[in-house]
Amino acid sequence: MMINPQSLQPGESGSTAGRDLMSNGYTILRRAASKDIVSAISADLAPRYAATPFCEGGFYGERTKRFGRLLIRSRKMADLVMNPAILELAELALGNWCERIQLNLAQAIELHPGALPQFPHRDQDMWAGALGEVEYLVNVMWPLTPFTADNGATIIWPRSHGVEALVEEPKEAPIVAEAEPGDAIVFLGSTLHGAGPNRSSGVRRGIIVSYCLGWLKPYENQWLAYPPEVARHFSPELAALAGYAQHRPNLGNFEGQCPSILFSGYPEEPLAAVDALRPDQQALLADHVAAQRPEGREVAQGGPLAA
Ligand SMILES: O=C(O)CCC(=O)C(=O)O
Ligand SMILES: [Fe+2]
Repeated sequence: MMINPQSLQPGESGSTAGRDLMSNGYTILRRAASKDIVSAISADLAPRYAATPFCEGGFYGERTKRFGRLLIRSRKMADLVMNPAILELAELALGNWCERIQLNLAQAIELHPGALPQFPHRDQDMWAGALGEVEYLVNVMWPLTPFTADNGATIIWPRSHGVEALVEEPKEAPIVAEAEPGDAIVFLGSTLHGAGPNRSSGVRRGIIVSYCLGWLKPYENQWLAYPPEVARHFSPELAALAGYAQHRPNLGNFEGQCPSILFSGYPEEPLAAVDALRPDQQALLADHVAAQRPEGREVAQGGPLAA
């Protein structure tokens, strides 16, 4: 999945959803996935929800359960992670800053009755990069139960993204992202948000899938969540998203090669390290290497090979 470095500028984005995301910091894609897919995932995750203990700590929330590694817990999860409309939005928001995006996390979350409103935050604050210039992450919340104001639907501060991340107090009142299973609540890593309070008598279940710049350390350690013997069964595109591709130049290699070589087992013999460079770097390097070679030096010195 290569990204066009000339990714669209905010405001020039093709789709309405793209324009919404870049100008408001969030968008809600109604019926982005079929109810069948979402209910199959919900059924696959039910035993894990039941078995998972409550989180500890004020950020995760003590009336909240979370667990990750969703691609091993339901076959249908790949459909949500690879949803084309979502990938288009992620590439739109992040494509200016990396040559490929990666999966940041795939996490199930369950708010129980009595869950407090979550601390309003920006997910990008995981990383200590420059603020206000770069978008690091696109977050997608997929409700598994209806999300209502009563049961803790995600609260989002519109237009609190981008340079507004440098401003202490949000300028506008928040919205409650009420949504149904099949809808996708999409927001940027720079957008202020948090889970709402669950004042109802039922649980609020959802799945968070987020994508980040391909050169960042992801929240969920993808190589441990999906080791080679697991990821070898993914489609090549999904495997690349989960870290089995190099971010050129050479980032995330295994013994100087693409980590997907491990899909056929750990190599017994030493491997050659192979350059994985961007075309612009490849071109610069070609000149440098040519000038170092004896025949290249002759060219440079006006020797016999000179025209
Ligand atoms: O559960 C939610 O609605 C939001 C959760 C969230 O923002 C987070 O855990 O980072
Ligand atoms: Fe968050």
